[in-house]
Amino acid sequence: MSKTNRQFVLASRPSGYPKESDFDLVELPVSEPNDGQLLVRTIFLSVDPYMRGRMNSSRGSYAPPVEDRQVMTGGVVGEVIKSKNSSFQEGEIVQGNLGWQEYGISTGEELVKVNPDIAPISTALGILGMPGLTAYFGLFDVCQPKAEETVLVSGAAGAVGSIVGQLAKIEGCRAIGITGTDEKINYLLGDLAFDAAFNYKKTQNYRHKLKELVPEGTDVYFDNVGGKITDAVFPNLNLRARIAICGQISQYNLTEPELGPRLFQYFIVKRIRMQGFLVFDFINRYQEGLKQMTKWLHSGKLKYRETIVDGFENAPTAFINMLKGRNIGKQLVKVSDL
Ligand code: NAP
Ligand code: FER
Repeated sequence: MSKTNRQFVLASRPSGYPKESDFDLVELPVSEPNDGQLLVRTIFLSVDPYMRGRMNSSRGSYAPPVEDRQVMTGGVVGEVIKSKNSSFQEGEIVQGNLGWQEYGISTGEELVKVNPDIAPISTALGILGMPGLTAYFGLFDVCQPKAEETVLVSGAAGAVGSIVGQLAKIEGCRAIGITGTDEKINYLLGDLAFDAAFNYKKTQNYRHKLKELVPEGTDVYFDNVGGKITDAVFPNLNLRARIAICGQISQYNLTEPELGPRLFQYFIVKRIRMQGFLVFDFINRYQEGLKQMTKWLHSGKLKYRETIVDGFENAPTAFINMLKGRNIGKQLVKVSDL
């Protein structure tokens, strides 16, 4: 009897926050790989903020939107269970964009082999994967921090933000975080040794709080969230400050674009530089980034946390929870056992 594959397809384009009913669970037989292809059994599925953008209709994105009834796009780590491609052996662990499904077919072209002896395989979707590389290149290349400088990061307890602060500490900088729960604040100040942090959901005036926690001013601002938090950072920036626009998650689930205070006057006298970037800009240097991050992970200089939801059927819940801030570190879905 043929095995069953479950997939989540896009059922409707959300208005505001996605709902469970925007995803449909469909069942179909597992496909057979053709010559040159391989079949992968999903072990972990990653749910990421960029997926919210892919649920919208086209808007000049770097990648096309997910079509109606198409499998949701997403990175997975899984095991090769059948191979008709001589470059891959059954039993090998791979990472790739195989979507929200229990079994995926691939030509192998965009798959990366994962060595389970280096670190737990889930890290290929987190600290040793796309989010870790985003932190690494976004901080070191886009922001160019120097020792003793102050690095401020928003979305500080998430997959990217929690790595940014630690990399800043490795560089000899002061690391300040902004995040949304007291548990996350304790994680940043305790486990990750951030120098200061505040809970924006319990803070009335972000600008005053920044003045209090960062009296020396901000040299580097790594922005994961945008909106009111970012508005409040501008007046705190130092001469020749650098800003990386990594993400703007506070805007992804709005039904109307938000207008903010117009504070770009701070950029003039302070000669501030702000740059947006995509991790894919650095694809030719991923090996360099991974090698360095692996070294720091093994030496204990970098730590990571994961929030894992069990069961493929819970992928939409995990995704929605992440958008609402219920995760600490990388949000994953555990689909099957190693
Ligand atoms: P994450 O931080 O692990 O998870 C998202 C977090 O965003 C939530 O936990 C929540 O934490 C916070 N958040 C949600 N709504 C918010 C709001 N209205 N205001 C402030 N914070 C809010 O996700 P991630 O994967 O590490 O991604 C972080 C950011 O980086 C996202 O903006 C993402 O789009 C961006 N990104 C960019 C690239 C790139 O190539 N440019 C690559 C990867 C990720 P709180 O409890 O703190 O609210
Ligand atoms: C992300 C947010 C936005 C991301 C990519 C984008 C890879 C790109 C959006 C676009 O092309 O419109 O977290 O991660």
